[in-house]
Amino acid sequence: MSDADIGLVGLGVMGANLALNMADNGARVAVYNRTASKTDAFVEKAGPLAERIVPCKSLEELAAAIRPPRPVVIMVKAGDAVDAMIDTLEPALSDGDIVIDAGNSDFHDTRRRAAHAPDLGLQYIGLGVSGGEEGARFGPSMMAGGDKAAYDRCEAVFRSIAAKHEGQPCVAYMGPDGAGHFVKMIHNGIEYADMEMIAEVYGILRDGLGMAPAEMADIFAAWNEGPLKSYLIEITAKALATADPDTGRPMVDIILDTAGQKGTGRWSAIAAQTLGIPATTIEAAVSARAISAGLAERKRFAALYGFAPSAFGDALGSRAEAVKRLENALLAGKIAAYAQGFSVMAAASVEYGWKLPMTTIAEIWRAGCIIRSAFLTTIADGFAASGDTTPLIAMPHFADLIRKAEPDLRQIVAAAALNGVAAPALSAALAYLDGVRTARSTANLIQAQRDFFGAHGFERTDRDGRDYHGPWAMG
Ligand code: NBP
Repeated sequence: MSDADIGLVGLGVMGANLALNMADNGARVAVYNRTASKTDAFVEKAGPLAERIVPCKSLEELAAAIRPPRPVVIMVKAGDAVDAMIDTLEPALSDGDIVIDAGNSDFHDTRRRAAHAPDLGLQYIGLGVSGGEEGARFGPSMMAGGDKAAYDRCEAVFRSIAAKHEGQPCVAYMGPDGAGHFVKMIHNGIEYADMEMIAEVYGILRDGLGMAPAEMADIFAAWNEGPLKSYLIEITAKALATADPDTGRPMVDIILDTAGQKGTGRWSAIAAQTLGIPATTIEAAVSARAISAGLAERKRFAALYGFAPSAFGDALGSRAEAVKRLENALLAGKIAAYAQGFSVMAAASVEYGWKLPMTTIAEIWRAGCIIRSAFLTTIADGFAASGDTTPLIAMPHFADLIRKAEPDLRQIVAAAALNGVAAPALSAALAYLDGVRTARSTANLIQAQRDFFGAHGFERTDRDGRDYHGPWAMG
């Protein structure tokens, strides 16, 4: 019987939770998973929600179970599996049905698939879903790209399952084809930078100021009452306060110091480079994870150089002063990271003709996603007041915050550098802020070098025209 409102393919961690979320919000959901035993196990565990779940053992059965025009969410591993799933699903679907790829797809793939969908008679949505397992189950932040008409048809379901910030659903249409997946990718890139800068501050508290995790937990908990208030600061405080049940030692002390990554941070850095936009805090964060992953090498080089970070002494003043400086440094670093992320989105918006809604992006990141924070309200207010095309650091409110917080960022980066505590993302943030405010840069010398070895030409400060050469060309 065709009475399901929506279909969902892929009952892994995210798909299963998204299906339960939809059922919880009143939708009748037809579900299918490649490995059929997982479908049975899913329905068994669904409890009373099983009444609204229609388990299907084939894609034909799934299509037959959904009321046309059919929206079908694909939540499988990003990459080839999505193409394979579209290929096998398409014969079971009809003209006007909507395929929604809700995985972490590369936006280039989404652009390609969206362009091909009309040839198959399908409408296509690339849906960025943030918030992990918990978000998928109880309310993710969602960024949609693709057919606007298809989005409008699905919007009620999306709004019902989305996280709510002060009653407002955290889902919106970002623009055509890959716009949603691009914005989700940059969300993850900013998340990398945010996490790395928090980790660097932890490193300074540990190695520079000699603090124990419990003491740091109190500091992060206090910061969570101020301008840094965010999910990441909150969970950092909780993680630092947690003891290992087996040994009683602080949990963070026995976690191996090698960070994993699945690729969206790297994609963000590559996209930024491709668009010619500096995203140095994100690049630093991605590279820091790569350096962390080389544990054996790090140990070898630490021994080879006899290297260890040294204590800061009173370089940052009293303990209370040092903690205040760190809070300000983190705030200044955060502003740089978000400024970079939004600049990358602004450039992509022009490059791909998306018209990304910056105010809305900041608004829908305020609940359900990993970077949710009070700071995003400040960003949303800034875009609303200054316009979506205004760079963050050009906004009066952020200029004011930077002026106040940046001296402490400088002190922190300097102390870290002098004492050998690696702080690549905070350093990148400072260098970025310094760089973009330098009226006379050093690129005149770069141009001289380029002209010297490659006759690339340069512009002059005292004359019009583009193709001047230095006397070295004649020498
Ligand atoms: P899981 O690893 O939990 O599940 C993967 C799903 O993909 C399973 O249902 C699996 O079916 C299916 N699948 C694979 Br793998 N290859 C397939 C193929 N060739 N044809 C059909 N189905 C296939 O992944 P997940 O954590 O739920 O992630 C799903 C998507 O959501 C990914 O794109 C991920 O990046 C994204 N995402 C994850 C998170 C998170 O926190 N986990 C957050 C946001 C976005 P099987 O059961 O038969 O193997």
